[in-house]
Amino acid sequence: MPPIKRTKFKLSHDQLLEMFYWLKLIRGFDERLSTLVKQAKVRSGVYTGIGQEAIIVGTCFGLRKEDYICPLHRDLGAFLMKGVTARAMMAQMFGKQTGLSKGRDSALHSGVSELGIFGNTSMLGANLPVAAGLGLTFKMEKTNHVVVAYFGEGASNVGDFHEALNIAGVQHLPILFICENNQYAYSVPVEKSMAIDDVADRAASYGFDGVAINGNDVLAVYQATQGALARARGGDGPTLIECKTYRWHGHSEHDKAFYRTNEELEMWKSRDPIPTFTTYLKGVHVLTDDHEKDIENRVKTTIDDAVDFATNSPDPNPEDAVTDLYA
Ligand SMILES: Cc1ncc(C[n+]2csc(CCOP(=O)(O)OP(=O)(O)O)c2C)c(N)n1
Repeated sequence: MPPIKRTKFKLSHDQLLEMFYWLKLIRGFDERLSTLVKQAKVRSGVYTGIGQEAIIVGTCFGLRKEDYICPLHRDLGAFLMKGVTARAMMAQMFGKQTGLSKGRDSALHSGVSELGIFGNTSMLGANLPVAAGLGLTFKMEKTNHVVVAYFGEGASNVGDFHEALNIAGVQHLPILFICENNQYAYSVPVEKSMAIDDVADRAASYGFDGVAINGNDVLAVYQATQGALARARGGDGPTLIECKTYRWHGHSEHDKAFYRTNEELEMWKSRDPIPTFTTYLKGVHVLTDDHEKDIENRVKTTIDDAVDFATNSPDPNPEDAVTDLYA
């Protein structure tokens, strides 16, 4: 197999600022949800990805509309970056008629086919064979679209993961397997569920490349993604990118995460992807204090507006519970 092309990426100042905006929006959205859960405003389960935003921004930035993503429970930011409005996303979390599933589902299973978002299944890893099916479709239709499929390191221990990687390797499918290795699968630390250090090593068994990278460095994630995208679009098959990161909150907002130490959490907080990128952008004179304030205001306005919209949206009608269903 050809090695991953480490394409030199060139991002304009505007693109770098846009990446910064997304990091801030996704962080802000999750933080607001965390508060809203405590106020009993949210009907959906909430699994924040606070601390992991660089993975979503680095992988979704610049994807084409026709490309598909298969996001997980922690990846609300991917929905936003693929084109779901903050209003619709918030309404989804509130279980309102104006949400993606019109109030008939939690956030976890919604998809939007017009935007290239495939809804998740609850069973861990089960989204990956689906991603393989999408990739096979793209290949058979001779498009150069790609599938970006997300999973946790915990999910990489289930059979579906291995079956999906196997068929993707055999068929050279245009798929990016993005592992969000946040060190825990619920309460289980990675060293208690895997006898190797890197999920990335698993790709070799299926005949394609895997790389382990710093998942808190948005530019490192973007660079690895661009290389893998070029390879997938060029017909050279899948890549596994393992992004090492950490989730700051518990598995979900009801989990106090007593199974880990404060020292560990503080150490990872010192690697927060947002200040790291802020310092970089200021160092290269792309971001000024004024830009930063502007972006923070835009983020706050967008989220406030989304919360107002969701709050004022109608509840679903019980009689609509089975509309749009087919068998
Ligand atoms: C097959 C299966 N086993 C167990 C569960 C329960 N469960 C839901 S999320 C989760 C932890 C997932 O960990 P990981 O895959 O690392 O993703 P993360 O939540 O850390 O992002 C577990 C055990 C499930 N949904 N499906």
